[in-house]
Parts: sequence; structure tokens; C-alpha cells
Amino acid sequence: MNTQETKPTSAEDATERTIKRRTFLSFTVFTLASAGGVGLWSWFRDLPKTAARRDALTRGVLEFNEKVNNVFFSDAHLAKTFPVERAAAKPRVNGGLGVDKNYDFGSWQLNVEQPGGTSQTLQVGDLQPLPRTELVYDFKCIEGWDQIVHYGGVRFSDFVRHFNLGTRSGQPITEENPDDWYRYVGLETPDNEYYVGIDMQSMLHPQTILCFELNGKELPPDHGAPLRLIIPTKYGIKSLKRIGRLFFADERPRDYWYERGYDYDSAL
Ligand SMILES: Nc1nc2c(c(=O)[nH]1)N[C@H]1C(S)=C(S)[C@@H](COP(=O)(O)O)O[C@H]1N2
Ligand SMILES: [Mo]
Repeated sequence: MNTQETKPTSAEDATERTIKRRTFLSFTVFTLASAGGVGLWSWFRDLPKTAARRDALTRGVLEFNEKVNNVFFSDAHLAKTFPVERAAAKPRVNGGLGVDKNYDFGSWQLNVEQPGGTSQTLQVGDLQPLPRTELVYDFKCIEGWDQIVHYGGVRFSDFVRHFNLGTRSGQPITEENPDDWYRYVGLETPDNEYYVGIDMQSMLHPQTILCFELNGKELPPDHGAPLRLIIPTKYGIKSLKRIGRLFFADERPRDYWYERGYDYDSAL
């Protein structure tokens, strides 16, 4: 299958490129599927009506399906995961901005804001109806250390779909309507001391989670209780602990470490 593409010349916007590549891939597969369908059909029609004809058809279809599956169900973009036994028993704590030990947890709520002023407040219990997910992966800090950690929570992609967030039209977010997505998600601690901005494409990655568990237990305060982000496609600086505010935007949200000279995307 010829899915050659030209290398992007500008490093300006990775999201745009990923979306374009996806659209291009879907289009290519669709075109090949249609063309392949027509080609296969005339070839099949011209075959003598025998068992060979049936077998050839089945074989052709199977081979074709295999190729399509390779494009859509490839897990090459997923972060490597590990057996739970490999996870650190006492994960290291790093970065205490906005995660004061004396925080009044009773006052916590998640403020979710969409442009245009619509907002809602949520509690961790509101995430209960969503499918729980676990992730054991190698967490990487930009300072040069890493460790395998076992997190639990809900997928951000399930979260936006459940609460119908993230699109300009108010329609549910899907892979088919990327032009309708807000381009960024901003996250901030309750005291606004630490804050990050992340492109929507990365937020919708199947391993990006709103996390409330560590090693199968309630997330401890210094790891960001009651709710933190875990985003394995980025360095640890983006995995904001203790989310107080979550908002959608088309402009890049402010980002604590970007303001101090780090790369905005901090992609791995
Ligand atoms: N609120 C908040 N979140 C934060 C930070 C921080 O200083 N404040 N530091 C980040 C950095 S640099 C890292 S490496 C991870 C560390 O997460 P951990 O303490 O759970 O291991 O949290 C990230 N999230
Ligand atoms: Mo870090």
C-alpha cells in the first residue's frame, strides 16, 4: 500500500500534522477499499463458478482485511506497558507546585469550562459511571529519571464523551469530526500555581487518563489527590497533579514550564 507522505517542513504544529495524516490515511484506505472492491469484483465475476472461485474470493477478502486492520488497529503509537509486578511500590514524588500538603480536600471540585462561558463543577464520584482503566508504564521526568508506575482512573476520551465536552458545535467528540474539536485543553491546580496546556489530539490518546488511583489505592496527596492527569505520550511535567480547573480553548493555554523555556509539546 502506498501511503508515502512528505516530511513536514515546519515544526509549528504537530497536532495539525497528526490530524492531516489521519485524514490522509483514512482517505487512502477508503480509496483503496473502493478501488480494491471494484477490481476484486470483476476478477471474481470472470472466474469460473467453481470451489476455486469461492476460495479465491475468501482468501482475497481476508488478505485485504488484514491490510486494513494493520492501519487502524496498529498499536505502534501506544506507550509500552508492563506487568503490574514491575511497578514501583513507593513511587518517587517530584514537583510540589500547587500540591500543598495542608490542602482542604473538602473544598475540592473540578471546574470544567468551555469557551462561551458554559461551565460545570464535578466531583470524583461523578466519574464513577465511566469505565475504570489501569496503566502500568514507564513514567519519564524531563530531569532524566524514569520509573514504572501503576495508575488507575478513567480515559480522558471517555470523560469528554460522557459529559459531551470538547466540541464547538456541542456534538459528541469523535475521530471523524476533528475540525469541530477545540484545539487545546488547559489544566490548572486549584490555587493556579501550576498549569499546563496540551493539544486535544494528545488528550484523546487512549492512554491519557484522569487518574485517582496509584498502585490500586486512592491517589496520595503528594501525587496529586484527588485527581491528576497522566499522559504517557509526554514528559512528566505535563502530568499535572491535583487538577482544579480544566478548560477547552483554540488558543494555546498558558503553560508553566513553557514560560520557563521548555518545549510546549514536551512530547516523547
Ligand atoms: N501540580 C503539579 N503537578 C506536577 C508537578 C508540579 O510541580 N505540580 N510536577 C510535574 C513533574 S516535573 C513530574 S516529574 C511529575 C511527578 O509526579 P509524581 O510526584 O507523582 O511522581 O508531576 C508533574 N506534575
Ligand atoms: Mo518532571
